[in-house]
Amino acid sequence: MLQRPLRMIMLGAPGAGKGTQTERLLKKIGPSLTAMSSGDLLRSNIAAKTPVGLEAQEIIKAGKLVPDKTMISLITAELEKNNWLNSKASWLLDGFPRTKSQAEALDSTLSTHDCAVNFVVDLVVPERVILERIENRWVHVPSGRVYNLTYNPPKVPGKDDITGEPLSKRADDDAETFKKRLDAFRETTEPLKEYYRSRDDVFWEVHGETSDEIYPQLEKEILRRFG
Ligand code: G5P
Ligand code: MG
Repeated sequence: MLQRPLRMIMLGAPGAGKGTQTERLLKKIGPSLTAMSSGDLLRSNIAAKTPVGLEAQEIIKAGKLVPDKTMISLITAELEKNNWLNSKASWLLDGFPRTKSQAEALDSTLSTHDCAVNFVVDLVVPERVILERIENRWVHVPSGRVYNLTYNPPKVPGKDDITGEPLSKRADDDAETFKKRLDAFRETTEPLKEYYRSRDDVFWEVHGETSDEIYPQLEKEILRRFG
């Protein structure tokens, strides 16, 4: 349903609703768009006890960032594996890049394949709103689907709507770790935003207190640019 390929990056604080917006866009746009969340990918690696998972487990639990080198090689391998490095593919990256050096590495990979990032969305949600959400979050690890006990509860308590499999809490969703994640975000976000903000034609910021308020604006902007 898009007229030209969308190669999109979703920026935003922990809990800002990156995963929530991604799910809605995938439903709207359909199978021509694929998405990857760096956090989901890391959690799958942790569950499978891969070398990356073993390296990342304690770092994530502590609310810190996984080293750039590890993230860049993990994501580059996924881009290749998922056939995203062709100029016809439409894709969305949630949670990567998270630092300026990750953004530079991504650009350098994409530029050799003629498929530069063409839309960067910054979801801006006030911190006081975000803090309220996190303790109520439950996730389905294999798919990355997220629930909130008040905002979008699962149809059957404790079970994923699609597969019926059990939901779990994220190891980094307690209040103390969450504050550390926000600190890491604050430290890295400005240089990253500056990096993209200089490209007027791709950077777009949206503000809101709820995902219901933000989603229609996001959908409209994507259809305006790519539909
Ligand atoms: P992640 O997994 O990328 P974060 O911290 O960036 O984690 P997170 O927590 O996944 O981001 P989100 O995706 O922005 O947040 O938000 P979400 O899950 O959609 O929504 C949060 C909750 O609010 C959900 O329960 C949802 O249902 C609810 N909700 C949504 N909208 C509303 C609303 O309008 N109202 C209400 N009431 N509720 C709502 O990264 C995790 C860790 O992995 C490592 C880091 O250690 C990171 O901390 N990592 C990386 N490290 C280095 N480099 C990278 N590139 C890395 N990527 C991941
Ligand atoms: Mg997420």
